[in-house]
Amino acid sequence: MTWIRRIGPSRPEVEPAGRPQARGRALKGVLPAVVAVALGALTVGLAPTAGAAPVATGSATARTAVSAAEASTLDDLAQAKGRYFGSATDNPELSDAAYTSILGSEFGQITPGNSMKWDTIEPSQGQFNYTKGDAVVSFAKEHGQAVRGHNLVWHNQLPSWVSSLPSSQVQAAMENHITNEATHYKGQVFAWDVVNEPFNDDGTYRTDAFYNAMGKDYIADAFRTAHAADPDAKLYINDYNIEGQGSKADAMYALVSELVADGVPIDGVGFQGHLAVQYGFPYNMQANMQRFADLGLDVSITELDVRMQLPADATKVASQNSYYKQAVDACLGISRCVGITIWDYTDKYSWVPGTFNGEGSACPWDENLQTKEAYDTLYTELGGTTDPGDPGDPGDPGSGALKVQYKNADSAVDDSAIRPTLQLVNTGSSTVDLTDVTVRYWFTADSAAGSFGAWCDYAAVGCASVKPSVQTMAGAVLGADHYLEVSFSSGSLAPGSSTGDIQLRVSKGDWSSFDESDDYSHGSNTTYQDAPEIGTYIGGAVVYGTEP
Ligand code: 9MR
Repeated sequence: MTWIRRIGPSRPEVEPAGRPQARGRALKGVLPAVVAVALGALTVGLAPTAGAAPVATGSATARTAVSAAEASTLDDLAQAKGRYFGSATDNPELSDAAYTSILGSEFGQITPGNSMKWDTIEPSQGQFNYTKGDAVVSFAKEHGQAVRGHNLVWHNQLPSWVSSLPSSQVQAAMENHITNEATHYKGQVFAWDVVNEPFNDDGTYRTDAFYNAMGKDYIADAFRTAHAADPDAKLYINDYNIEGQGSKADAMYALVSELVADGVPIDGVGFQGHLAVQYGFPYNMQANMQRFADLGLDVSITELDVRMQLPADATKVASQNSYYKQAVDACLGISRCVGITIWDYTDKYSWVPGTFNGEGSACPWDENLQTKEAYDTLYTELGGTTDPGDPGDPGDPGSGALKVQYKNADSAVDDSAIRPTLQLVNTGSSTVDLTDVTVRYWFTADSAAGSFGAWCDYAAVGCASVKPSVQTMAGAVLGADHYLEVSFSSGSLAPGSSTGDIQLRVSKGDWSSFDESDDYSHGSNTTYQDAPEIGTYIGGAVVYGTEP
């Protein structure tokens, strides 16, 4: 049986126009399937067959139905297949507006990466602090997302007072912690990782404070205690390196089989999925996960990422794409696989570089919050059909490999001219025809002006081939109601080469002043920097940058 409890308002059926990273791709060849997920109160769904969506029951407001044909986010696609697609997040990141815009729109589920762990929640015995965890729950409520509680019992991020307790007091401390936290979040998390990472890599039990005090019986006790506090939450055991068949997975299978046989209230097994291209894809992942599902449990991929030794190259990226694809396929191939969570969606906040020296690039979005090939792989594998020719699809890497760099030698932000200097750089391996390329620099006009003038003051490629114009946006958004559009009447750009300086200028017909300080594409850097706030399009499809 699979179900997911969402909290907060329903998400819109279709992404609002103009939202960063909103996707308007046409989905082809996907059978419409209706997904309805109840909000607020417990949602109990019917057991799905693969590809069939859970049906909401109960009196709570149902999420607006989303058909696969209308799906536009990874979560929409996953929901159309009866699963969720989620991301980890963490409190410091929640003040990054560009980050939260994607976090709140692309994912149907979030997991707090740190803020529900023991050292955060109960740093001193009996003193509970839910501030950080509550902030993540609030974000989820605002965005209609489900929350996986992570985690109640783990050897790591465990305050030293627990490990210092006399053995005779550990059980009571553990039960008190679980009871307090699971009660606090009752009705607000749909699942708990009750016990995290109980095994060493060879399949022996970790000898942490809990094991030392209670032997492996601490695990059953933890589940019973969590169930008593929140009988509706799905209770998981969660670990890494159990994705493929092997001794650690066998140890987990033996433990879980025993828990089920003993009637312990366990509902699922979480396969973290911290993969690395240099170690190969987990052996027989789907079959391995299936045997756990066959015990009558839900399974999920709870912390997926695919790291590599830096720098990335085409071979490593191809492996990464393949691993993401295989992981999605493994989940979709198991009717009891309820969803996939990536361990934060962007390299900007990935845990990998801080833990594995020289490794990174593990996430589907890069450090600039631009989607990578891995994103397209996930999108396609979940049933979406990418349409690189679809304009207005920010973040779609499209068919070209081009970026724009920007500098601003005009220190006056309040005079009658906007003077961006740009250069286009071909970052791909094939020549780009500049007559297919357009660039958009977004700004606000600030006061009524009947007309605009746009000029090329200098271009290394020759101003004769540079065609600037000012376009009015259909609707004003924060930081933009117009954009300077640059196209080219001739020219091409070889791999690795740049157009060199293109110095542009915009003024209003009435020569009134701009206030550039709040313009979406404006920057104050006087040397070239990559400029994801300036859009670059090939054939009308965004290949670089994010629209405002
Ligand atoms: O993402 C978490 C990172 O910020 C912490 O520093 C780290 C400390 O152990 O924990 C990370 O999350 C882990 C998760 O809780 C359990 N599975 C492994 C994850 C990556 O280390």
